[in-house]
Amino acid sequence: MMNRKRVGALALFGAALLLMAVEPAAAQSGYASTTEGAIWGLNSNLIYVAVPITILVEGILIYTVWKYQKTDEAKPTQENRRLEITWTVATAVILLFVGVASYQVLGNPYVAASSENTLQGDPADEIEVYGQKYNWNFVYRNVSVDDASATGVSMTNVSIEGTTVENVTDEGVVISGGSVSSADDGALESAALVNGTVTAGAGNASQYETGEQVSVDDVSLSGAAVEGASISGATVESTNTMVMPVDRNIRLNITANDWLHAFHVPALGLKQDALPGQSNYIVTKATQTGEYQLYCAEYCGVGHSGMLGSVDVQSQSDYDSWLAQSWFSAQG
Ligand SMILES: [Cu+2]
Repeated sequence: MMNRKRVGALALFGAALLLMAVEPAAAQSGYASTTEGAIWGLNSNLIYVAVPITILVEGILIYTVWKYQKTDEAKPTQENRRLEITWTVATAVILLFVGVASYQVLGNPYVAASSENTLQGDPADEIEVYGQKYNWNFVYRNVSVDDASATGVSMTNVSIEGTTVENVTDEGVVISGGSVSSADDGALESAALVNGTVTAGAGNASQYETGEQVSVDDVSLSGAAVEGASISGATVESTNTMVMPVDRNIRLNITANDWLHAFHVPALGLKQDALPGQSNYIVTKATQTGEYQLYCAEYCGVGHSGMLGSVDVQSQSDYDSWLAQSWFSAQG
């Protein structure tokens, strides 16, 4: 009877462990990214198991030392097959738990990203990450933003089609409607320009009259505010601050321009080598907006300790606004 009870207890213990091992996602809430959640979920599961075992083993050790401290002569141990089988099976169950739990996390696409997109039905936006002495550069390709606005816009080689001049002021021309298109990377359409200075060819703002229909090529804008623009196929770049949207799968394509660096954002659970001529990947989904410290985690020279940056997780609308403002700011 004793034996059956013991086997039952062991089976229950084993089943509970395996249940924890195959359900690491349960411990994911409260972490800043899916990656961080998976890693710390595993850590917590292992701690839940390791702490009771540590207390049990240390307890037996201390009890034994205390109980037999005054024994003069050591007695030989006797064979106890049931005890030996119990600790062998218990150890096997624990190792199985560690193995299954670890494999779940190691096989998680948010922890071990490959060049293939393994996230079904939820494709990731890609951001290219370039490490170089002693900065981080980020490239966001194929950016599309609807209803974009930006201020302080300067652009050259712009075409304006069928646009109505709303007003002419000391500060410039207010025009709206029609479409404005850029010859640069990324197309700009259906923009309303407010309070900008529009210069067509050798002329200037004063050549326009209110109500006039404007269709001109080779226009320059400076200091313009833009509203309701559509940007498509644009490329945006940033240095040392990587901006990403919250609650979206993001794939980081990480490489280096000169030699070894490593991309490391501890608070988001992200770490990956940056090697010249090779792409290493991270796939993650940030779950909380905020600013997170970025480090270079591979000694790369005298400026290594200053090779810092940040990851700025923003709402989708803030991210779109940032992309639009960044793209417009880089023109002209
Ligand atoms: Cu570095």
